[in-house]
Amino acid sequence: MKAFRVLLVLLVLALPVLAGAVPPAGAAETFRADGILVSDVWARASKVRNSAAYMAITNEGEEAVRLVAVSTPIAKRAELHTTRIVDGVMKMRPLKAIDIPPGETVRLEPGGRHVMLLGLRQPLGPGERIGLTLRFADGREIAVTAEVRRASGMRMKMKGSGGGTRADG
Ligand SMILES: [Cu+2]
Repeated sequence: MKAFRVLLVLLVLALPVLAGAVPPAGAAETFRADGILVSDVWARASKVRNSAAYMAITNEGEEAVRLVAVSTPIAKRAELHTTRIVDGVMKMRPLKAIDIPPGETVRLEPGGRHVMLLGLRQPLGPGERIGLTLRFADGREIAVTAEVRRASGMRMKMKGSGGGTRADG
Protein backbone atom coordinates (compact mmCIF):
# COMPACT_ATOMS: atom_id res chain seq x y z
CA MET A 1 0.00 0.00 0.00
CA LYS A 2 2.72 2.37 1.02
CA ALA A 3 4.86 1.39 -1.93
CA PHE A 4 1.92 1.95 -4.21
CA ARG A 5 1.47 5.46 -2.86
CA VAL A 6 5.13 6.25 -3.32
CA LEU A 7 4.92 5.01 -6.87
CA LEU A 8 1.93 7.25 -7.50
CA VAL A 9 3.79 10.26 -6.16
CA LEU A 10 6.77 9.41 -8.34
CA LEU A 11 4.53 9.12 -11.36
CA VAL A 12 2.86 12.44 -10.71
CA LEU A 13 6.22 14.12 -10.19
CA ALA A 14 7.61 12.64 -13.35
CA LEU A 15 4.69 13.51 -15.60
CA PRO A 16 5.37 17.18 -16.29
CA VAL A 17 9.02 16.44 -16.92
CA LEU A 18 8.31 13.71 -19.39
CA ALA A 19 5.51 15.65 -21.04
CA GLY A 20 3.13 12.78 -20.65
CA ALA A 21 5.34 10.13 -22.07
CA VAL A 22 7.06 7.43 -20.10
CA PRO A 23 9.13 5.36 -22.48
CA PRO A 24 8.95 1.86 -21.11
CA ALA A 25 12.03 -0.28 -21.04
CA GLY A 26 11.65 -2.54 -24.02
CA ALA A 27 13.47 -5.15 -25.98
CA ALA A 28 16.92 -3.91 -26.82
CA GLU A 29 16.88 -4.41 -30.54
CA THR A 30 19.72 -2.63 -32.30
CA PHE A 31 20.48 -1.87 -35.91
CA ARG A 32 23.97 -1.29 -37.15
CA ALA A 33 25.40 -0.31 -40.51
CA ASP A 34 28.74 1.20 -41.47
CA GLY A 35 29.60 2.53 -38.05
CA ILE A 36 26.16 3.84 -37.18
CA LEU A 37 24.29 2.13 -34.39
CA VAL A 38 20.58 2.72 -33.91
CA SER A 39 18.90 1.49 -30.75
CA ASP A 40 15.79 1.88 -28.63
CA VAL A 41 13.60 2.61 -31.63
CA TRP A 42 9.96 3.11 -30.79
CA ALA A 43 6.91 4.96 -32.02
CA ARG A 44 4.08 6.42 -30.06
CA ALA A 45 0.76 4.57 -30.24
CA SER A 46 -1.80 6.70 -32.03
CA LYS A 47 -5.41 6.62 -33.12
CA VAL A 48 -5.14 10.00 -34.78
CA ARG A 49 -3.44 11.15 -37.98
CA ASN A 50 -0.02 11.85 -36.58
CA SER A 51 2.53 10.23 -34.35
CA ALA A 52 6.21 10.37 -33.61
CA ALA A 53 9.14 7.99 -33.52
CA TYR A 54 12.12 8.06 -31.18
CA MET A 55 15.52 6.36 -31.07
CA ALA A 56 19.12 6.67 -30.08
CA ILE A 57 21.71 7.05 -32.82
CA THR A 58 25.36 6.38 -32.05
CA ASN A 59 28.15 7.37 -34.37
CA GLU A 60 30.86 4.77 -33.96
CA GLY A 61 32.95 6.20 -36.78
CA GLU A 62 35.64 8.86 -36.97
CA GLU A 63 33.66 11.40 -38.92
CA ALA A 64 30.47 13.28 -38.21
CA VAL A 65 27.32 11.81 -39.68
CA ARG A 66 24.23 13.73 -40.56
CA LEU A 67 20.72 12.29 -40.58
CA VAL A 68 18.82 14.08 -43.33
CA ALA A 69 15.61 12.13 -43.92
CA VAL A 70 13.39 9.34 -42.70
CA SER A 71 10.81 7.47 -44.68
CA THR A 72 8.18 4.92 -43.74
CA PRO A 73 5.40 3.14 -45.59
CA ILE A 74 2.94 3.77 -42.76
CA ALA A 75 2.80 7.56 -43.08
CA LYS A 76 2.47 9.98 -45.94
CA ARG A 77 5.43 11.93 -44.67
CA ALA A 78 8.11 11.73 -42.02
CA GLU A 79 9.91 14.86 -40.86
CA LEU A 80 12.72 15.59 -38.44
CA HIS A 81 11.42 17.87 -35.71
CA THR A 82 12.69 19.62 -32.67
CA THR A 83 10.61 20.76 -29.71
CA ARG A 84 10.92 24.04 -27.89
CA ILE A 85 8.97 25.67 -25.11
CA VAL A 86 7.75 29.09 -26.24
CA ASP A 87 5.82 31.07 -23.63
CA GLY A 88 5.02 27.88 -21.79
CA VAL A 89 3.70 26.20 -24.92
CA MET A 90 5.41 23.26 -26.52
CA LYS A 91 6.13 23.97 -30.17
CA MET A 92 7.60 21.80 -32.85
CA ARG A 93 9.77 22.97 -35.67
CA PRO A 94 11.10 21.01 -38.65
CA LEU A 95 14.85 20.37 -38.79
CA LYS A 96 16.85 20.02 -41.99
CA ALA A 97 19.19 17.53 -40.39
CA ILE A 98 20.42 16.01 -37.16
CA ASP A 99 24.17 15.81 -36.70
CA ILE A 100 25.83 13.06 -34.74
CA PRO A 101 29.47 13.85 -33.89
CA PRO A 102 31.98 11.00 -33.92
CA GLY A 103 31.83 8.84 -30.83
CA GLU A 104 28.60 10.40 -29.62
CA THR A 105 25.02 9.31 -29.17
CA VAL A 106 22.10 11.54 -30.04
CA ARG A 107 18.80 10.67 -28.47
CA LEU A 108 15.49 11.41 -30.13
CA GLU A 109 13.00 11.43 -27.29
CA PRO A 110 9.64 12.84 -26.17
CA GLY A 111 9.92 16.56 -25.52
CA GLY A 112 12.98 16.83 -27.74
CA ARG A 113 13.99 15.95 -31.24
CA HIS A 114 11.87 13.32 -32.92
CA VAL A 115 10.74 11.86 -36.21
CA MET A 116 7.30 13.26 -36.90
CA LEU A 117 4.99 10.86 -38.68
CA LEU A 118 2.41 12.83 -40.63
CA GLY A 119 -0.67 11.39 -42.25
CA LEU A 120 -0.71 7.90 -40.77
CA ARG A 121 -2.22 5.36 -43.12
CA GLN A 122 -3.34 3.23 -40.20
CA PRO A 123 -3.74 3.57 -36.43
CA LEU A 124 -0.67 2.50 -34.47
CA GLY A 125 -1.48 0.02 -31.74
CA PRO A 126 0.86 -0.97 -28.92
CA GLY A 127 3.01 -3.96 -29.84
CA GLU A 128 2.87 -3.34 -33.57
CA ARG A 129 6.10 -2.95 -35.44
CA ILE A 130 6.72 -0.42 -38.14
CA GLY A 131 9.60 0.02 -40.54
CA LEU A 132 11.58 3.22 -40.85
CA THR A 133 14.42 3.97 -43.22
CA LEU A 134 16.99 6.49 -42.06
CA ARG A 135 18.93 8.33 -44.74
CA PHE A 136 22.20 10.07 -44.07
CA ALA A 137 23.89 12.91 -45.94
CA ASP A 138 26.56 10.65 -47.41
CA GLY A 139 23.94 8.39 -48.94
CA ARG A 140 24.03 5.70 -46.28
CA GLU A 141 20.65 4.19 -45.43
CA ILE A 142 19.67 2.13 -42.44
CA ALA A 143 16.40 0.24 -42.15
CA VAL A 144 15.15 -0.04 -38.58
CA THR A 145 12.07 -1.41 -36.90
CA ALA A 146 10.18 0.63 -34.33
CA GLU A 147 8.02 -0.99 -31.74
CA VAL A 148 4.79 0.88 -31.10
CA ARG A 149 4.43 1.73 -27.45
CA ARG A 150 1.79 3.46 -25.49
CA ALA A 151 2.93 6.87 -24.35
CA SER A 152 1.59 6.21 -20.90
CA GLY A 153 1.34 9.07 -18.50
CA MET A 154 -1.29 11.76 -18.25
CA ARG A 155 -4.21 9.42 -18.49
CA MET A 156 -2.82 6.72 -16.29
CA LYS A 157 -3.47 8.42 -12.98
CA MET A 158 -7.18 8.79 -13.72
CA LYS A 159 -7.93 5.24 -12.77
CA GLY A 160 -11.23 3.96 -14.07
CA SER A 161 -12.02 7.05 -16.08
CA GLY A 162 -12.32 5.36 -19.41
CA GLY A 163 -8.75 4.32 -19.88
CA GLY A 164 -8.57 5.40 -23.49
CA THR A 165 -5.07 6.00 -24.67
CA ARG A 166 -4.47 8.57 -27.29
CA ALA A 167 -1.42 10.07 -28.80
CA ASP A 168 -0.94 13.76 -28.98
CA GLY A 169 1.79 14.02 -31.55
CU1 LIG B 1 6.83 16.92 -34.39
